Amino acid sequence: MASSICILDALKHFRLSAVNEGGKMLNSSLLMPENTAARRAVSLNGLWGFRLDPEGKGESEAWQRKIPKADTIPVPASFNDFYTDKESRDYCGDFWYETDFHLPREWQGRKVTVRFGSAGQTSVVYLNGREITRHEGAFLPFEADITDCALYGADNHLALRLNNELCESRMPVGSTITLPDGRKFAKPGFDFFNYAGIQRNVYLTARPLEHIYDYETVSSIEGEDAEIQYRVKTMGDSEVSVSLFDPEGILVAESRGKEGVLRVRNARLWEVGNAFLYQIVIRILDKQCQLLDEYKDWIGIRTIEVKEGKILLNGSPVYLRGFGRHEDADIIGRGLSLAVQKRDFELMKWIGANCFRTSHYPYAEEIYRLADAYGILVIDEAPAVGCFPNLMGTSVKDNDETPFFGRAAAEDLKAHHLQVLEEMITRDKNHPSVFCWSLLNEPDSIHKESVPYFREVFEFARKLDPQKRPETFAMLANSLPESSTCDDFCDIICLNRYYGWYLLGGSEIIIAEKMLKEELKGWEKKAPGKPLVFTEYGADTASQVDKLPSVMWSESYQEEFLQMYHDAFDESPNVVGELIWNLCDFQTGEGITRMDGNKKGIFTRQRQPKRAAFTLRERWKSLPLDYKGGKAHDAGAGRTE
Ligand code: EVA
Repeated sequence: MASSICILDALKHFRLSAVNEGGKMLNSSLLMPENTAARRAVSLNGLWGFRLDPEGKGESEAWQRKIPKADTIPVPASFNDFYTDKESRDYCGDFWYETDFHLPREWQGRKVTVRFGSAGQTSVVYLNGREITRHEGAFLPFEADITDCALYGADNHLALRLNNELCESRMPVGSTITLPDGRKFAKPGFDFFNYAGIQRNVYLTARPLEHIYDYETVSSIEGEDAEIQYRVKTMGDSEVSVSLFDPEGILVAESRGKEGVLRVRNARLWEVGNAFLYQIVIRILDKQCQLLDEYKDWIGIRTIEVKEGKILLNGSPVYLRGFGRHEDADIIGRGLSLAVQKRDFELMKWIGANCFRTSHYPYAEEIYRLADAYGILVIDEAPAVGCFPNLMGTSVKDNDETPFFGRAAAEDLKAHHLQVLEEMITRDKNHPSVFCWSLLNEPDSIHKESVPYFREVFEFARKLDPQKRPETFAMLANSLPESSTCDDFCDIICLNRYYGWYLLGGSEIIIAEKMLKEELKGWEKKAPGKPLVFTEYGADTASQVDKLPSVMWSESYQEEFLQMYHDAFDESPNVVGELIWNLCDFQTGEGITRMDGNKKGIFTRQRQPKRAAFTLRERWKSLPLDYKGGKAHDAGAGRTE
């Protein structure tokens, strides 16, 4: 595995990219629904019918036609936190949603779909009582193509049978047990609540039969100018035109053909905290130059490289500061709330963050649009979490000594992993904010059985990404320089570390500090040319609990803990990123290490600051953007955000 990847490699591999080769496992276009001159996207969000189906009898009793005694529930949202009884909150098994919509007669002859931002864990979609499509995975979009079975100029009934059970061969990984009273109960192999429901936007969409299916871009910078190589996939052979507009709507470049180059004079680059976006307009034209289809999106011109231990954005080093996050809030659970998201981005801006990781699953696509607009870098993470037995802080405990990726379920898991990677990279590849793929969180990466699994997954992802972004995974505490078998696959070494919390907390933190510094020296020796980024470090902290002198869980201890890490980072030339766990407190399952959830937030779940937020803000605002930039590129020296 090369330790340095660059834009030249990206251009060289351009022909092997997603649009050209991928799509094998995709049953539909993953472009975000848009209203344009040739397309319609009508929101189906609102109040839907809902019912739990613990006996799994819905299908045999024809709930797909009409759910009897349906409750009324909002979409999008998780269902769990609406109810006042534990059985509903912790429900595991089948559950149903339904709604009705009218389809205009004029839509006949077009491709018509119902498009879910996500639903799951498994979804079966029915239209007018008939099964239309199935999808696996709860964090990526899919479409139900209803072109041929919908009633035009009439009302249609849409139903979904979802299931939120967890197992070892699907992601996120967990297990499902049956309680003595016969109820199923999910045991996540991960530390976040297993929220479920229709948690993202639902659209009814119409587009021409000959439509734009996907597109991709790769930019390169030549002095003041830039070139954007593009490729468009359409369902037909008609002429394609591509235009690029600046935010004032002035045309800055155009080209014809399904492949081509947009040449931009005096290009404005997408920079951290200074996000300049261009609008790309893709059209299909018939022989008379009449418009057949049109798709619009916002893209940025930027390059990403990892070179000599630095992360280079547009050729200049960037020191990452920010958070691991969750899609999580009071009442709505994992449901998309643009209002909560807006607040989170304002918090990140206020505190001086420039990066977050979509721990531990791909987020709603609207969130990447916000990151593009705020100029915040994103490490986009697959839902590959729980790939390790006996995890501390979670409920999975098994006695199987077999290395995780040597188990019988690993082959099935891998097939699912490749599917979600294809969906994630296809969906997110055009976002300028996305600069790195995290292919797993805290997997078993200390056994030889992990190596072939990792090799396949990393190679697969690299082939799919036209921009050849850096790849990584977030390493569990036991993956040390001397024990890790898989760090070679990473372009950036990402560490999740809890010295001073799970290990040697309180007064013993001085021993923890020594261990942390020793580990850093170990990585500097083992992988001298690779950037080190801390993707997690944090201490549970009860807001407004304090003590002099500090104790674990107090606000002072959180500050001391962070200070200890920051001192170590400042001493290590190879550490080029600090992403704290977590932006906000978040909900988890119940357990003796969790007091109504995980409290490692720098902000509370209600998005208000703990004391550490203010000290962190001072640090992050004072660090130059190219902190530790060294000699990788002189142009960036001294820049601040
Ligand atoms: C924690 N530690 O214990 C976190 C988890 C996170 O929430 C981890 O990656 O190692 C996990 O999901 O607070």
